[in-house]
Amino acid sequence: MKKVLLLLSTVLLIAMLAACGNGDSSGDGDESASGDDGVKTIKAGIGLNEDHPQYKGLLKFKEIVEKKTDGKIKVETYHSGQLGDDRSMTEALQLGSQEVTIPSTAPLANFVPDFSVFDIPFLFPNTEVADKVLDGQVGQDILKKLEDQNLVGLAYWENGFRDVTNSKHPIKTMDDFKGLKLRTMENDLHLDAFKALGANPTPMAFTELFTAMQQGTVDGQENPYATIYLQKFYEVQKYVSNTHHIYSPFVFLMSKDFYDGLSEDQQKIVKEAAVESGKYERKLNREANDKYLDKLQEEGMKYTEISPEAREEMKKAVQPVIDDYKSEIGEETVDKVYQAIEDAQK
Ligand code: TK8
Repeated sequence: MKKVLLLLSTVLLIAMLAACGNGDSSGDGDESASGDDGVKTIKAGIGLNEDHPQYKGLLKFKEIVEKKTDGKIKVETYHSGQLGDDRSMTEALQLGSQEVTIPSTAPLANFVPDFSVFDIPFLFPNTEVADKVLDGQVGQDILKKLEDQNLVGLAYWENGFRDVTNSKHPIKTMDDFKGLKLRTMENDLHLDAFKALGANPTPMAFTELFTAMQQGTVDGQENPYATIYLQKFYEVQKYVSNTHHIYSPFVFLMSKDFYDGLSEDQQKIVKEAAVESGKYERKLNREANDKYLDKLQEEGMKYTEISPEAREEMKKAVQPVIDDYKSEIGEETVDKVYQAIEDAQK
């Protein structure tokens, strides 16, 4: 009998030690969201790699939050899709297994359809207008809608103006899209817009994209120059054109359960840190995008300039798609965003 009790207590002790020691080596410490010492841990994951301004912005967020809370909130940072892709990490926030992620608005539209308004091709004329609309009432009102999905949108960051690359031929006019197997983000408006341009689009998570281009599953993709360069897409893509067809924001997302568990002071700190590090990230991203087109050509990519006439032809081709999606996105949201864009240019 004594032997059985000894065996049982040994097994129990081993199980308890295993549970305590189950930290993730890839992070910078304990994974528990709130340790016994009252320290709360934010597990923050993004899809882009450690060289991208998005990760530098996340490190800035970490620095501000850990300093302003005297270490009472720790931030663990993960890049390159270590924790998953935009959609799966957003779902992880809803389930409470992760606290922060910073997806593009396109996949976020699967959770709140209104975000698809930012995927309307050729919506924003420049970054100044984009900043005013996103940081203004209209953009903030759209963030509020995330709360029904157990998510809190703390700030808009910048992904940037998206440009098309491919491995087949230069893209100079709309005709050059014909039959091209293009990867799009997981967003129906993107898919239908590229179909209207004549392409053969495939929705795919960002984490699968490089391999898909390497294996020829897709011919091309579309992302800002900084992403194309820093993710080394030039190794598997030959042609780049300045289609500038969509300005893509990121949204700094936090799990609502985690946010609601913070003190008022801590909520103010994380909100202000997300906004401040977002402005820092936008600045880095703009500097990066300006210089990376040259570097893409230095790496051997062939650059093709899209003429104003060719861009106008593309705008005409996608207009019926925009009209079709207005009700799905929400007529009120679409009208308010267009009005805010007009007001921002007065
Ligand atoms: C990274 C993605 C990426 C986006 C895409 O997580 O999927 O092409 O532009 O930046 O959000």
